[in-house]
Amino acid sequence: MNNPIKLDYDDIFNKFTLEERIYRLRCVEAWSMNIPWIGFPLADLIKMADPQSGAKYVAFETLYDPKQFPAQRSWSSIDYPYVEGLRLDEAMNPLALISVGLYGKTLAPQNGAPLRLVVPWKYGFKSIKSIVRIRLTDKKPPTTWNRSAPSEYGFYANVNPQVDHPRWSQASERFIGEGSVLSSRRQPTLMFNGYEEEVAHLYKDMDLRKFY
Ligand SMILES: Nc1nc2c(c(=O)[nH]1)N[C@H]1C(S)=C(S)[C@@H](COP(=O)(O)O)O[C@H]1N2
Ligand SMILES: [Mo]
Repeated sequence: MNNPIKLDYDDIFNKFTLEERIYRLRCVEAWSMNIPWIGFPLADLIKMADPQSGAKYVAFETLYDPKQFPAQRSWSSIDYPYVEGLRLDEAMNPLALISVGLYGKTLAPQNGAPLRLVVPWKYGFKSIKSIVRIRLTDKKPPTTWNRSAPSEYGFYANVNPQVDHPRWSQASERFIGEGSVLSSRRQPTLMFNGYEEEVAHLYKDMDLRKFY
């Protein structure tokens, strides 16, 4: 990037125009919710950094502090820091949001303070929480769940009712509105989680079974 940026917590609220967006959230484990996020388009941040012509991907990295969070060292099946990535054109899509809050309040630590990615057409694990570093790169960055179980979790992780997880169907989902996941109703999964019109063009020449 031509203009590397370092942001303080206050900068996040001063340099970006915040908006509320209600998005569907679809977990890879076949439940879904609607969430009122507060945030700004990821594209605004990337434009500010002024990507060089070789930039093809965006790599995200989470807070890593095993002294404060011992589970990051030993109690988990995944490697920390949690990492995620998007293709640059996915990241520039107007739907890709950097969240700083939800339900009208700033993010609590467990929700991913200070910054959290929200990509509503992808499975929830792509929405990396507690981001401390964002890089532009020419190589496809590693992603945590893909590293942990590559045959189950792909780089793209687009919500797709026709491509099942190896261990369960993705054709329908449990919508958690009122009540718990147990009392929730099943509804059909929508292609790209209902955002097909906005994002399908990003994948038009790709075999979505291969690039899951
Ligand atoms: N930094 C970080 N981000 C993360 C994860 C994580 O372990 N660490 N888990 C992911 C997964 S698997 C899911 S389902 C969602 C959970 O978000 P929630 O805690 O707000 O429900 O966060 C995603 N982002
Ligand atoms: Mo998850």
